[in-house]
Amino acid sequence: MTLKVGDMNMKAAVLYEINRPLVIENLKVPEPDFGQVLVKVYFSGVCHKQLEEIKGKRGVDPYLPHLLGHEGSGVVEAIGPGVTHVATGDHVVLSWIKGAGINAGTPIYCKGNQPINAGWVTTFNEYAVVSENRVTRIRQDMPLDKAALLGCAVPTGLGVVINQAKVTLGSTVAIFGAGGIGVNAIQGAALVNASKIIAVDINDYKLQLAQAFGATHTINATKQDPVLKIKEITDGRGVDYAFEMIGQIETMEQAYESARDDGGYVNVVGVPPHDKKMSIDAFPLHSGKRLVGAHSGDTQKERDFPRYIALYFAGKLKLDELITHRFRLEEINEAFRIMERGELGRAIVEFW
Ligand code: PAD
Ligand code: ZN
Repeated sequence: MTLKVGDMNMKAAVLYEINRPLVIENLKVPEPDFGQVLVKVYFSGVCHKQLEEIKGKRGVDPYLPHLLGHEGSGVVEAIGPGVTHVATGDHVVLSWIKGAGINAGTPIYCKGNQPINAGWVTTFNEYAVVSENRVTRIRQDMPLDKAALLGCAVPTGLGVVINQAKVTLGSTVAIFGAGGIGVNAIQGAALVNASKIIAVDINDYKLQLAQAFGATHTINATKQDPVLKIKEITDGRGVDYAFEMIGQIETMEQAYESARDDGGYVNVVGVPPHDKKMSIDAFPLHSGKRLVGAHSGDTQKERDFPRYIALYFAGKLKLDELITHRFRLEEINEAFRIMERGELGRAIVEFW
C-alpha cells in the first residue's frame, strides 16, 4: 500500500540535549511546502560537523530538539509548490551547500504533539523535507552510496584546493587532518599535480589512508613536530599552501606556521571552537602571506557535481575507498564514537 504524503511516519535520529547520544524516534513526515522537496533518503555521510553540534562546540543550541546530518543521497518522493529544478523519481544529492532553486522555509517534524526542528537539509532520517536549493539532481547510474559523499566531504575537500586556493602545478601542499575532508583535499592536490603533498594526522591509520589518496609525505604529529618536519621537507621554506581540516586552534596555528612567509597561503577549513582565539605572528601578512577560511570551498553544485561524477567514472576520483564504515541508523552513536577515536575515513548510514 502506498501511503499518502502527510500520513507518513519515519525513523530519525534526534538530538535532544548537547553531549547526549542521539535518540532514534518515530516521527511524522510533514508534507513539502512551497519550495520544499520530499526525499526518500538512501544514504547519509557522517561529518565531523555533526559531532561538533552534538558536543556544543558552537555554544548554546537554540534549536533543540532537532534533526541532524548534512550530506546524503536519495530519490525525490514528492515536490512542493514552486519547485522546478527536480521532479519525482529524480536521484539527488542532499547537501548543506546552497545551489539552484528556492531557499525555502525549514520543516517541522512531529513526535506525537512535540515539534522537532530541522534545518534546510537533514539526512539522519529516512525521509527528508529539504529546501529546493539543497538538492541537486544527478545521473541515475551514479551509485547512491558514493553520491552521498558529494554532499560535503568531496566538494569541500576538492573545492578548497581547486576552486578556492587554486593550487598550482608543482607546488607544495600540507594538509592538517586526513579525515573525510582532508583526504579529499589530498586527492584534489594530487589531481592538480602538486609536487609534495604532506599529510599530518595523529593516527597512523589515517596517514595510510592519506597515502592511498596521494600524499607523498606523512607526519604523525604525536611523534614529530609537524611544523619543523614540514620545513625540513620543503628545504626550510615552508609549503606554498597549508590547509587545516581538523577544527582545533593549535593545529590552525601550526598550519599558519608551516606555510612559507613570502606569499604562502593558509586556509583554516576546520570550524574553530567558539570560545578560543588563534595567536599568530602577523608580520608575514605584511609580505604577502594569506590567511583565509572556507565555506564549502566555493562549490557550485550544478557545475562541480557532474565534473566529480565524470572523474569518478573515469577512475580518477576515489570515492569507493572513502567509505570505510557502514552503519544502520540505530548504530549512529557508534559511528561518532569511532570518529572520535580517529578510526574511520568516511562513515555512511544506510537506510532501507
Ligand atoms: P574527521 O573527524 O573525519 O577528520 C579530522 C582528522 O583530524 C582525523 O583524521 C583526526 O585523526 C585528525 N586530528 C585530530 N586531532 C589532530 C591533531 N592534533 N593533529 C593532526 N590531526 C588531528 O573530520 P572531517 O574531515 O569531517 O571535518 C574536519 C573539519 O572540517 C571539522 O572541523 C568540520 O567541521 C570542518 C568542515 N568544514 C567545512 C567548511 O566548509 N569549512 C565543511 C565541512 C567540514
Ligand atoms: Zn560536512
